[in-house]
Amino acid sequence: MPKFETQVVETDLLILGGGMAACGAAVEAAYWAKKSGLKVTLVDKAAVDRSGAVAMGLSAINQYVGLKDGKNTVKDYVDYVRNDLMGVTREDLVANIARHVDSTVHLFEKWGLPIWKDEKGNYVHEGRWQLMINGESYKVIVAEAAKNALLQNGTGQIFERVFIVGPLMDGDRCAGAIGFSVRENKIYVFKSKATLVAMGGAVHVFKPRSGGEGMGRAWYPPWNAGSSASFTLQAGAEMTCQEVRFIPVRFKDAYGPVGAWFLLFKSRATNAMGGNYMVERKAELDHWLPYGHVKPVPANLRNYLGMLDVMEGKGPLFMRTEEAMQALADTYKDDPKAYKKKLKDLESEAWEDFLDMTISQATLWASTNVQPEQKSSEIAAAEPYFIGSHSGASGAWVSGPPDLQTDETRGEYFWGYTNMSTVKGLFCAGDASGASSHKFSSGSHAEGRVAAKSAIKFIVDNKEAPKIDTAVVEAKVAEILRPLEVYDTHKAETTDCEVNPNYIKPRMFMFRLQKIMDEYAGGVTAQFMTNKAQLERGLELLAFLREDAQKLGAANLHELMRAWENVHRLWQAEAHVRTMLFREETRWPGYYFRADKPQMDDEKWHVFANCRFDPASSTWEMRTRPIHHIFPQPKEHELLGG
Ligand code: SFD
Ligand code: AMP
Repeated sequence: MPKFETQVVETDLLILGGGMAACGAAVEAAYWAKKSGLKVTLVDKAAVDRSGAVAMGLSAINQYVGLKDGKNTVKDYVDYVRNDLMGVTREDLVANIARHVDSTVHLFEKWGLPIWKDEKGNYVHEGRWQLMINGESYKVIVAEAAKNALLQNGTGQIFERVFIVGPLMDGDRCAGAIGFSVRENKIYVFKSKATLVAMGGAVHVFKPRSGGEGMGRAWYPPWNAGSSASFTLQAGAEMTCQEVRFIPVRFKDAYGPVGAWFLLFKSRATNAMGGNYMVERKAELDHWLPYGHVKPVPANLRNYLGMLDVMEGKGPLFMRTEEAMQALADTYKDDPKAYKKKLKDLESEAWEDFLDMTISQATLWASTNVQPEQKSSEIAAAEPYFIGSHSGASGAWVSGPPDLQTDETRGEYFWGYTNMSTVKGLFCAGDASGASSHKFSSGSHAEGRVAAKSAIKFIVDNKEAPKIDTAVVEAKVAEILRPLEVYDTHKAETTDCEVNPNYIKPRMFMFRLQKIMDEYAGGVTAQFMTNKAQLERGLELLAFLREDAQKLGAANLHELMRAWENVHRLWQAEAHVRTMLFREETRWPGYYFRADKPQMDDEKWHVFANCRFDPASSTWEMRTRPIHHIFPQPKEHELLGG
């Protein structure tokens, strides 16, 4: 076993992660920290320039409210999000992001992000809330601003390629984090007065559709491995919406997003017989009222209508790219030159959409001779992901902004510092905070800014540094390095280092987790269906897996990271299964279906399902929290209004 050095870093604000929320946090924290003479430290497991979900770039900014133009209001956005989540959302959190997101988008543009403009100089919208961008370098631009903010005003430091394993506590207050370098034999102990978790969501908890031939390929980034959820759970924070996974419909096998096709190109999706499930299965929406009748139809219900076709043997489903491109070009039919140019432009836009965001989809098109103007492409529901920033909702239960509370919400949604979890000094943003869906890249950045400002205020109000027990740190160091030791002790006892009765490699551990989740918790193989008995059996098997986590073996630093990533995934998996078990209804068909409780039960379950792991007793607590509105509710005719 090699020797590991331990480096202790003392800071005021600790930002964990280097993605969209963390970069927003860095920019804002640097500003407020300088005023108060505080230090800010950002830690990312990768290199901030290309880390997180936006690593490859994006082709749209999915949240822009456009308040200045007066077309939309904050309430409009809240209505949209609540409807899309079948009534389950924290209106105070969504409204807080919605009222700040435009300023974040204007910063992106100022920093150099090309946003499409029309001939009048207005932003080109993909849909009502989405803006088209030339986004290949989106993350590099956002990262540069974060780095400049932290490094040039003397408040900050950045650690890259340091993997955070878990929290350090001082009683009920978060006192920092512990992790290790994935490049050198070094443990890092970060001591902080406030900690902001922004380590993204969780991918590869469920078996992906891609098998050995394309292993690792997923829609969301495989390197977001549940570190946010495991961190907040281990710190004892209350979590919310852990049952609300996201299943996106994607171009099959390379997971190219569909938003631009449905919204910008106005494409249809049809089944193998040419039928449009959104039209043919419209009557099914009557079973999920009032949400079945809102516009746009909620994402899970759109999924569900397509899934019903597939389950009836009417697959594959196709995105009718050729038809959509032709229809758009046809509007120029009377002018042959303009028509030709439009076709060419549409062709470049189609390819750029993927080259900016999901390069593998463009590669798959090229390698299978697909010309989207000539041929439809197959689409399919992907495996489940945990991403509170998109159309999922899982994350920590955080305090809302003081000025958006009502008499009803104040006791329930507010406890002092905006975006602080139920653990003192522990803040969350982006995928890490729950019940505030549809923030996407821009809203996550805005929420990071909000959370960082609030965390700095917490530090100013709580100046004394928390204490960390050195014995606890020593025990944690031994625990973190155990997979290296287990492997080192037993590596000679086999002819194939992948197979050994004394240890389990991270890859095999992940396969086992994915198989359990796939079969028992409603993955692709189970057609997203589960029930009480399946979930209980799944929990039994997860408990055995947790026992075997003690036997994880890692041959090097890279595998050590893989080992801990999979332990983090296991935390996310357990929170998910427990909460699906707790919520005795089916609220999001198309995300999952509880076959034994096949209907929505608004009377009993129009509530948040929250859970908490108690670190002192190692037990889980489940509870509901009420859903309150901060805006007047739309009347029925408004729900139908589109
Ligand atoms: O069309 C540790 N997203 C889209 N958002 C948009 O606005 N427009 C789009 O076009 C979008 N589309 C899209 C999107 C994502 C992906 C992958 C594709 C397409 C292919 C969603 C956004 O990207 C997403 O909402 C935000 O990025 C979420 O922000 P945040 O900050 O919550 O997560 P992150 O950016 O992934 O960053 C996570 C960071 O944590 C680090 N990290 N660091 C230390 N220790 C550990 N243990 C860590 N674990 C993780 C990561 O390295 C990273 O820095 S479309 O399909 O919808
Ligand atoms: P996606 O590419 O599926 O992640 O979608 C990008 C954005 O477009 C998100 O805001 C989605 O909610 C929205 N979107 C995608 N498809 C549709 C659709 N058919 N109707 C309405 N909104 C959609």
